Amino acid sequence: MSAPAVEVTRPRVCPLCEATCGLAITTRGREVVAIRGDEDDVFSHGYLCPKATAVKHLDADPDRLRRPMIRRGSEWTEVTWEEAYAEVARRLPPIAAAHGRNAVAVYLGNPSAHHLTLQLYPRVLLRALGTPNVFSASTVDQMPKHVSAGLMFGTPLTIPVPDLDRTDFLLILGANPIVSNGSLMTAPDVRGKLRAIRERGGTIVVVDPKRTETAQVADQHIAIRPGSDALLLAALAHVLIAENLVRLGRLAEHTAGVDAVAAVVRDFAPETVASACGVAPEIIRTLARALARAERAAVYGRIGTCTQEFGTLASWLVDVLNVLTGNLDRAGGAMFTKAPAGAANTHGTPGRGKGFHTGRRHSRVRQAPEVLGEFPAACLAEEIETPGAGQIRALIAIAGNPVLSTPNGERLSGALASLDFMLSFDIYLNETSRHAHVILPGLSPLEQPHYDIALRQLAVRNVATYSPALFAPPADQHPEWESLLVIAGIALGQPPTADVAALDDFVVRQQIESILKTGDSPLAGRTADDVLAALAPRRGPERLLDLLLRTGPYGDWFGSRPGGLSLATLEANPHGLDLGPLEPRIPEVLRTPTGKIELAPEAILADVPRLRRALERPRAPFMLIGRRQLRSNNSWLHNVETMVRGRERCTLQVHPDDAARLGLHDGGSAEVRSRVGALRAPVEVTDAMMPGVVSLPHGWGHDLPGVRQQVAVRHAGVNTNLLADEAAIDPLSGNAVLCGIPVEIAPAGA
Ligand SMILES: Nc1nc2c(c(=O)[nH]1)N[C@H]1C(S)=C(S)[C@@H](COP(=O)(O)OP(=O)(O)OC[C@H]3O[C@@H](n4cnc5c(=O)[nH]c(N)nc54)[C@H](O)[C@@H]3O)O[C@H]1N2
Ligand SMILES: Nc1nc2c(c(=O)[nH]1)N[C@H]1C(S)=C(S)[C@@H](COP(=O)(O)OP(=O)(O)OC[C@H]3O[C@@H](n4cnc5c(=O)[nH]c(N)nc54)[C@H](O)[C@@H]3O)O[C@H]1N2
Ligand code: SF4
Ligand SMILES: [Mo]
Repeated sequence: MSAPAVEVTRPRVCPLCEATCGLAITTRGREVVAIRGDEDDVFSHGYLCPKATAVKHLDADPDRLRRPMIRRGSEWTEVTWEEAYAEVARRLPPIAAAHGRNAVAVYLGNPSAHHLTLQLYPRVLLRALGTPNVFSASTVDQMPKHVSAGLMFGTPLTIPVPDLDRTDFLLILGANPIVSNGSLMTAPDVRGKLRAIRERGGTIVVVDPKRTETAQVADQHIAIRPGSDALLLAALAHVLIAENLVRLGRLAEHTAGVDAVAAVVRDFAPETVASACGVAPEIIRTLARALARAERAAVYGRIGTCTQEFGTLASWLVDVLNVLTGNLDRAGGAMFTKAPAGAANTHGTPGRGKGFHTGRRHSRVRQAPEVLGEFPAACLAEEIETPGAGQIRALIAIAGNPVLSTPNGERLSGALASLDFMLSFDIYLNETSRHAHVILPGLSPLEQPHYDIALRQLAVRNVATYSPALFAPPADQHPEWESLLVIAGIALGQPPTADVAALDDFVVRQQIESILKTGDSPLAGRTADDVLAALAPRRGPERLLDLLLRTGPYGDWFGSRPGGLSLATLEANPHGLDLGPLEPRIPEVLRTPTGKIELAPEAILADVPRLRRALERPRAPFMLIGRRQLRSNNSWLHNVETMVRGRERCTLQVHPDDAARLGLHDGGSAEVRSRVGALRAPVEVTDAMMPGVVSLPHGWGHDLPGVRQQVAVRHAGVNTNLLADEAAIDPLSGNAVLCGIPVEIAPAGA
């Protein structure tokens, strides 16, 4: 008889959102007993949100897939890994052989931003496939910010983050961090940080069509018509210039294009934009003056400013304001993180680079320009449906649920059903993966190592935290890096039984060689063999992470910087390593060809006439926006009972005046129609909404045939993306318009 397992508590970073809180997880044997906030975490100091406990249920969820599955018709069979790989090898290569590389597409979902393996290995598969048909959740999310930041600062992840701990004035547009816990702004306990701003005498202003939870803790809420942020921001810049409030400070010598910006915003006086924005001119002028007067201010925009018609213009203007007020790159303003691993703005020649380019290719059907090597997710269905050379016939979906998360989910669902072959890397049989022929499941989040390569590049402090796997994966399950390598091997013509270790050695060697080639290489004077030997015996994602840490800005550079960082250092500091507050980084952080901040990128200026035309457009009677919910995570936490119980949450929020006018009542049902679809949703009447604007959360709609999520299907809700129009995208970034969808509303059954 074995002794009863003892309880142990270990720290681990929460993988569920961008806040990266440290959890203290108590386990007994293979069971999670409790999850609390880790008081010793150097970044989150014990904070956690109600979502954290979902990790325990996710780990234990009987619906979570643990074995590969093959579908024949509507029958799913659990198979061995070898059988699943053989099935892929049988079905995938012939498609590329017969129809070319373009016939195989990839869709990458959001969890890949929170996942060490999925940060490092999908790109190996992409290279092996060589397909231009790459899509991701980025084009239903933050792509506009990548474009504006790339053009202004030189690399797409050089995104300024508000220095929450030191700012005195925070202007938030289109974000609700009290609920979302922050995005493109890695910051545990946003509520506490916002409270601290006000406690030290600072001011918070929230611009949002809804009086959100964040607006409720702010000094001022400005209700704005959906999609009009670029107009408001241009008017703010207009006032700064007209009233001689521009103070570039030390940025002056590093900034190009100030005059061009001044010329462009001249047309957008507060009086000109007021009616389109639904914001009085005096409010705009007062806000501009307060922003200019504040000692240390930051302007921050998120989902509401990105997933809209003028996403790139709005994202750009946010940072134009940060520059014009001299707040970019100074303490308490909007600053650049110096991340420990994988940041493009810490590699190569400091202060200068190749810059950022889009449109190297165009999508076949709509001619949408490539951005960051991707086409818009809103183009995926048409690329599958439209016959001709280059038509997509096979899809590999990696940690994504585009049927619920991208525009016109119904059309996409039909398109996926028509594919010759679909492979899903997923942990559930859900609305998207039900269309797959093969599903390769990932591990429990607790069975794999964790380090946030991307999110640490957007953190409000320089921090590094590594969490080793809490549990060993089941002996018969393959970690995702191995299955991704096997599929990459298959795409390269290797048998499904190829040697994973050899493939992985090849991947790390390529990475070493690319670092060897960079200017000012941290590996200068070494050979790839030396470096490989120094990384032994690590393998897989840990080995790549060690390489990135050691060649990063704090790294030990394999001995030439004694005392520098390596994975071993992080292993010795399981509650994280605090590398200090954000520090000014201009000009070193820049990678533009001119070595300057490009305040007026040509491509962006060329889009301004479209904004001007929006001033004259008739307005839709109702506009649909979205919202996030504390106990939710896009589409995939609804199978956790504790996250869905209680009152119905997938409701259409409507202002009382609109409800009265439309004949809707709280608890009743409404029929909502857009150009592309219709749905019925329960009505929630609330004066938090701006009149003329209604809100539905995304990620719901689980009652589709074939979904195997027992809890989620009982709390199905409706898929708001049945209403989102796949034709509506921000032209510069390809990002879908998910905020400000024109809709008609009527009582259901009327
Ligand atoms: N209308 C509207 N639509 C929106 C938004 C909105 O605000 N309004 N927001 C958009 C945003 S910001 C985002 S990020 C997208 C998200 O879009 P997606 O990334 O397409 O969707 P998710 O719901 O995040 O689905 C994640 C999938 O990954 C799976 N998964 C979870 N963990 C793992 C893992 O470890 N390995 C693997 N292989 N799979 C895993 C889940 O089961 C799920 O199927 O939705 C977007 N859609
Ligand atoms: N609990 C929870 N946390 C999450 C997620 C989740 O699903 N649940 N998802 C995660 C993901 S993937 C992301 S990307 C982040 C997003 O994080 P946030 O950007 O903070 O997302 P939201 O909470 O949706 O806030 C967007 C706000 O924009 C407003 N809005 C809509 N249209 C407009 C507009 O035209 N102009 C302006 N100014 N505002 C507008 C909406 O009313 C809403 O309050 O959250 C992450 N965190
Ligand atoms: S805020 Fe985000 S990272 Fe922190 S506990 Fe909640 S879900 Fe996890
Ligand atoms: Mo997102």
